[in-house]
Amino acid sequence: EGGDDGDLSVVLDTKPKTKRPPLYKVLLLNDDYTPMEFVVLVLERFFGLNHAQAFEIMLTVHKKGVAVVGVFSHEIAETKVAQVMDFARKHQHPLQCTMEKE
Ligand code: NFA
Repeated sequence: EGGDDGDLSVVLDTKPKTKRPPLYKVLLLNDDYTPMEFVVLVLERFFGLNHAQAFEIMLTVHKKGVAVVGVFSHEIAETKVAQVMDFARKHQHPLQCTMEKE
């Protein structure tokens, strides 16, 4: 009665992990040719920023070379990057957008 028959679960369930999905930063890169107003339009259209916010982030990219424009799940980040790259290519601007794990 109540003899120790060896409980393996004690060692296996001691550390419950709450697995949150990783987040990804979407980055916009500066270049010498993409018009400033086009970058502002991109930020308004694909990242839901108002004009003042979009202009501010565009200027940060212009001056610093790169800026984080948003943080998303992997799937949403991939979609944003693809939308920006397609839109830039369609308008023949060299604007680059990438993502990296936070
Ligand atoms: N550097 C670009 C220009 O002077 C503007 C720009 C800003 C491009 C942000 C890309 C990203 N026309």
